[in-house]
Amino acid sequence: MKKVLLLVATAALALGSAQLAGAGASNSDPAGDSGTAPDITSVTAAGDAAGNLTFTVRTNQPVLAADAIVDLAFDTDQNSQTGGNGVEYAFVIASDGWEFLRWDGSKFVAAAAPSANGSYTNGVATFKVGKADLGGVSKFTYWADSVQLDANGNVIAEDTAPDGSNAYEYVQVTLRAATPTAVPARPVAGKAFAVGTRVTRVDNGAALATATVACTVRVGTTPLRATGRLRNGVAVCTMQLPTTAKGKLVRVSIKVTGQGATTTKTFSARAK
Ligand SMILES: [Ca+2]
Ligand SMILES: [Ca+2]
Repeated sequence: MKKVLLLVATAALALGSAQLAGAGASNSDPAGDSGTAPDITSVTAAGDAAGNLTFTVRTNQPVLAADAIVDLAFDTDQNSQTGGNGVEYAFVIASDGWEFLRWDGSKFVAAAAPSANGSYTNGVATFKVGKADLGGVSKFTYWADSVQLDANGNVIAEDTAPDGSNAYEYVQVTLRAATPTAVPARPVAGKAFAVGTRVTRVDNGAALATATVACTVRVGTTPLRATGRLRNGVAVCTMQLPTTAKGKLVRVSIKVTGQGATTTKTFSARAK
């Protein structure tokens, strides 16, 4: 792995303009552009609300060749003037193992990162790391690189994704649910009832295009079946209230899950 340290410290990890790619994003890279290095064909990023991140880089090499590496470079402050060529953390997988590195101000050193784990199986490099071990940021820039070295550690072939000096941007999404609206405004026993909440991303205010909507409803202490769906950015729970609901408290919990984030909103009112 000494070769890798040297490589990461000296390789051209220069950063150009960032290409937006959020959580759960999958990006393809052209085939046939790697020479003898592993040919990267896709890079995906996924994360959950707890900040557990998983990146996968797919290549054409079922088994990573000797002296070949696949790595990810992270610009966690999105500043190309800080870190090693802009890079604060680098995650490297080689045929003999993996290493998670951080820039210590003058060079890359092994990072103490309990959450980090790398693997390479059937052409897929998987990099796992928790937010806390990646600078604690919710937004960062990253890119993938594959390299074939010769016996002396010189780079003889390379593939980067995205191509050129571009990069992907990862944003850990947080959701906000607005105050729920009910139709009708007060539940009526024996009638249909719906409660909706508009869900948006905190970082950019955008509505969700897709999400899972789970509804938990109780009339008094009795659970009531309800249907959840997202329509035009509004998570809605619809139900048919029983005639026995009159005078009872109707409690609706709307749980929305999308883009690796979850938010829950509750509504309650006494039925007429
Ligand atoms: Ca490629
Ligand atoms: Ca930086």
